[in-house]
Amino acid sequence: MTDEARLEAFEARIARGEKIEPGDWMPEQYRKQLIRMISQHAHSEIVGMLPEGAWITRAPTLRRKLVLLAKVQDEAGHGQYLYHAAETLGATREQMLDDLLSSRAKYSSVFNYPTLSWADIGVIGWLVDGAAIINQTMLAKSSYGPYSRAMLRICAEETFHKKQGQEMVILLSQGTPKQRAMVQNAINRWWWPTLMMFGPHDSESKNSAELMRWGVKTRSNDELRQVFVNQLIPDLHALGLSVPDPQLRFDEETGNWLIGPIDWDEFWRVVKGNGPCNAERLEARRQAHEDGRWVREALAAYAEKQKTEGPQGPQRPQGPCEFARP
Ligand code: FAQ
Repeated sequence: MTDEARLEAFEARIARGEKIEPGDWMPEQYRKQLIRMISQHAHSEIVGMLPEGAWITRAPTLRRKLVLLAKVQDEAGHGQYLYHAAETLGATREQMLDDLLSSRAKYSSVFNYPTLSWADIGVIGWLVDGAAIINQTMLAKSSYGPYSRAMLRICAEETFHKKQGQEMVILLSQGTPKQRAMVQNAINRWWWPTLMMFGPHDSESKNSAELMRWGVKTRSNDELRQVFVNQLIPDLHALGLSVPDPQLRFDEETGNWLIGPIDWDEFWRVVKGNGPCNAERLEARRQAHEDGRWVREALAAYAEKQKTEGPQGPQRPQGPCEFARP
């Protein structure tokens, strides 16, 4: 079969709604795009633990602490699922982590902003996880089997994250004047960074055409951003809360809430490493990686011992990824 015929058969499978699985033929560019996107997604989950993790020791009650601990721990799990999914495409964990720690790899811009009050935890849960769910519900239909199956599981967990955040914002919005002011202030700071999570406008999105052609993305950055805005604005208004956008207006004709211009200079500044917390976030990841060195060394020594002395104790099922098989 020529490469052209292979490509044709590959695209026909995608058009029929079939999933592409790890051992299947795929164009190199499809593999490259998926590794880029899935590894960036994994890094986002791991770096995304930091802004909220900073509040675990300051949670106001035991219940809130338990919920926040569970949420942050879930994000670590999401990072694991996604690194595994990228490994099915031939990426190695070492290379991906090296790319993150040496600033070669991107991760979501939104995690480079500080969490300044307890209300930020509620707002991240509702807005940031809410935005992530909209994007990931689309990716759950992606053409690559392991990514799509990881997304299904992640979306189920993110739904709990969103609900706990929404519940917290509702409670604070009905609390004392100080609590209302605190939650409004948090929304004011997180609104625009959350909208930026969806990526540049469609006209500036260099990867979208290819990703859509191959069924990785099925909806564009702007389309998903609009779904999010339409979902959030009525709910926030119902609580007497607002977003910091003087140009926001409802368009009767399309039924959309239309937003004012996004500050793309700020977006690219943050993506390029010059946001308020980029340096701090990477330093925390580097320190965590260094602190975990002894664990990696112990695991490598154990694996070596098993190789020479044979397996001891219960064996885990082999295979690179639990999402690798349908
Ligand atoms: N931040 O051509 P496009 C979460 C880059 S998970 C940084 O439009 P594409 C859960 C983009 O990489 C959040 N960089 O790119 C959680 C590209 O550069 P490259 C993460 C961004 O791929 C909650 C360039 O700009 N979710 O929140 C951003 O078609 C709470 C041009 O852009 C995912 O990663 C950005 N916001 O669309 C965890 C989902 N936007 O790589 C903890 C998977 C764009 O060519 C706590 N990813 N860039 O050098 C995607 O859906 C897509 O990759 C997009 C970007 C939509 C992010």
